Amino acid sequence: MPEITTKPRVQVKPQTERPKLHKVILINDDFTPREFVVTVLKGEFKLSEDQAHRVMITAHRRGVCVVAVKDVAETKATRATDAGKAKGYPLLFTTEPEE
Ligand code: TYC
Repeated sequence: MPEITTKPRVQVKPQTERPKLHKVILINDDFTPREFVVTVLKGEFKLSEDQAHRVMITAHRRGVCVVAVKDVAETKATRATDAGKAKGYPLLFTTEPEE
């Protein structure tokens, strides 16, 4: 008697999908004090003084700088932007999907 093997027709999707990663991008402006940008970067993104200063100065010189790649990027960017807003600064963090 020949044995019959059957293959499932539909591919089962894995139950746990990896969270999508996004870049957090710091945008330069002419008003937010440098030291305040550094303070927000240290507080919100846990950067060292040196790392925070490098990121700030890169955004200052080039217009933008990638701060971090995270699965909670949107929350982080909003919190960091709100920290500037609370002081009346136009400090802005945005996010974009990581390729
Ligand atoms: N350009 C600002 C200044 O000269 C400092 C600054 C740097 C602001 C980076 C925002 O994302 C920024 N005071």
